[in-house]
Amino acid sequence: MEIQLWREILMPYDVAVKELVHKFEHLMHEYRSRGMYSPIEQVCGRVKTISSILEKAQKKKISVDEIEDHLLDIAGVRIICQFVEDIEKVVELIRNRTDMEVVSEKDYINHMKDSGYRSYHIIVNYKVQMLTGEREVKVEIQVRTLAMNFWATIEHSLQYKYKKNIPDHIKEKLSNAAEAIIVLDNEMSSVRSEIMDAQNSLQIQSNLVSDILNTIQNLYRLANKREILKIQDEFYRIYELNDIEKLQRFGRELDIIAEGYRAQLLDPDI
Ligand code: 0O2
Repeated sequence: MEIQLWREILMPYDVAVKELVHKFEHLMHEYRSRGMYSPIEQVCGRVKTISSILEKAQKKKISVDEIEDHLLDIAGVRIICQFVEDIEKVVELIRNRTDMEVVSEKDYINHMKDSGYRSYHIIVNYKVQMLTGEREVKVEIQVRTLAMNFWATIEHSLQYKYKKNIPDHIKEKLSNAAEAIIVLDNEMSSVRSEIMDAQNSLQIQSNLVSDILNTIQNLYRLANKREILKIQDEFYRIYELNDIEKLQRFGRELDIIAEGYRAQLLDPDI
């Protein structure tokens, strides 16, 4: 097949990856901006290279014409979670979406591969709008923890280095490492609620500070400079106390002050 034709074939897959990465990242930001814990920690995606597509097709004895129907991971999106428990949440999130349709699922979390690989795979049908009209493509979504991703990344590089014939002594080390990853993920799960609490308060504080700074910035258009400097000094004083409740109270009072200025602007007789 001509290279130019490949480019055309892969274009909708590229659009699908870009859109899905953006959508999942948006979900992550939405959780955080609402001061909630996000089960999604990182998102990335890629379209398989032509050489990798051809290599896989050859290995699976798929003819070039059948590639799009039988190679399900031409478009791949990877969602990384902090904890094993988050994986199920993300899978549920995907199952409930109306902009993609789940075609199949593979649970390598509870059914680890012989290599030691663990991850949850979902194949979805996803529609993209191209110049030529609507196209539906298959996308493989891999969901795994940070620790599982660490293992898979290292093992993938070794597979590449040894051309998929990893020597036995290295395989054994990888297998031991895979067991250690299970222990690590379980240990992390046992302190999950503490870690989530800590991260939530950090997020709440960060959202609060950002709201307060926005309000102070908007006040520059409404209040006189001396008044704003007083408010700013008070903000720094409270911020240094490291007391979230005091900061919340300050934020509420500031909102009332800002509201007063806005009302005055609308009705100068007040
Ligand atoms: P790359 O370079 O990551 O794209 P099948 O369902 O058996 O017909 P397939 O597609 O091999 O065929 O399914 P599977 O097992 O779900 O694997 C798809 C992808 O999962 C792989 O794509 C890898 O990304 C990842 N994967 C599966 N097994 C392993 C493993 O043992 N180690 C690592 N590191 N990753 C794995 P590719 O095309 O093999 O590779």
